[in-house]
Amino acid sequence: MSVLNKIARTLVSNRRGILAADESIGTMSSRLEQVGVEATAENRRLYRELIVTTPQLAESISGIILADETFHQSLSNGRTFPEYLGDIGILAGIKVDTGAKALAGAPGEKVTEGLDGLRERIEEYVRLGATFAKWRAVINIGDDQPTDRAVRANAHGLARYAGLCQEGGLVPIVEPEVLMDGAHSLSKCQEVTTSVLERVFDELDLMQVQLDGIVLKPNMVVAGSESLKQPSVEEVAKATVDALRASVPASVPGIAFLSGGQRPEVATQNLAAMQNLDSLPWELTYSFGRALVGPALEAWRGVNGNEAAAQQALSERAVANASAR
Ligand code: 5MM
Repeated sequence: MSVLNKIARTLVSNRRGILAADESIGTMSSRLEQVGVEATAENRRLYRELIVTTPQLAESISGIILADETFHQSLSNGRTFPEYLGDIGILAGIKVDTGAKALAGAPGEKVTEGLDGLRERIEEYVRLGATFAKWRAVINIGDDQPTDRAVRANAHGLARYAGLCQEGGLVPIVEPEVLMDGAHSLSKCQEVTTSVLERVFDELDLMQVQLDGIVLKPNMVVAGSESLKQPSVEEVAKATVDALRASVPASVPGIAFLSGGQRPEVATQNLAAMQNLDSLPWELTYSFGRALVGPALEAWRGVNGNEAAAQQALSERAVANASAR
């Protein structure tokens, strides 16, 4: 077993999953402001300290994805975030993309950037304790979207990133997210998700990425959030697994879903329903952001004394997702 395969397997097995705490400074700041907390570097650090020090977190969380700012910050005990995660048996991951930017020639569509200098940044993150990385591409469903241009540009970026990660010793989490925004049907999401994943695996193959040393982080197949016809949990589970079977090679060790704006309980129910389908070649787990930490942030609101309630809220979601597996 290669080192990359071992890390990938650690991330997705033993009923554990990944916590995405890698909100960029802009996203994290607006989430703090929404709950009445001033958006300072110290408050972002305090909030992340609360998250990672949740008791027994390592029983249900295998890895935590951090943003660059957090990766260089320390807890109150003086340990850096990656050092502390290592101390408690959680792998430290790093978001290395620099965000989704407008794609030339494709109005309303985006391409994720961050390849410039990535080889050198990876070396630095490995030195600081990272074992895996993440890059997120976003795909819209809309009138005449996604275009082939947007899908190909994003798949190319994901594959170039994944190749650089593996060369530098990091397991790449490959995250092509088909957004929930819109009024599209479940079947439209299934069709787009399948074709995006097919394109991503074509590009990974072209770049000679070792598939047993990656984790795929896709969206679940759902209807658009504005669709009047919302599918059942069983329909979401089946459509998602059908899309994956059609596009994801069996050599990929694990698939860790993003939550994408689903209510936390719904994301957990969908994950549980997928485990009941016929035997699958990959582990199916979670790499949720909002569906894990949303209730904790609401419970905390930056108020002294709310820390235990916030950690309890995170713990409940983490245990529920581990149980769903
Ligand atoms: C936690 O949010 C991640 C980073 O967001 P920005 O760079 O846009 O600030 C995001 O990539 C996240 O890892 C995934 O979207 C999964 O999070 P959700 O909330 O969809 O489960």
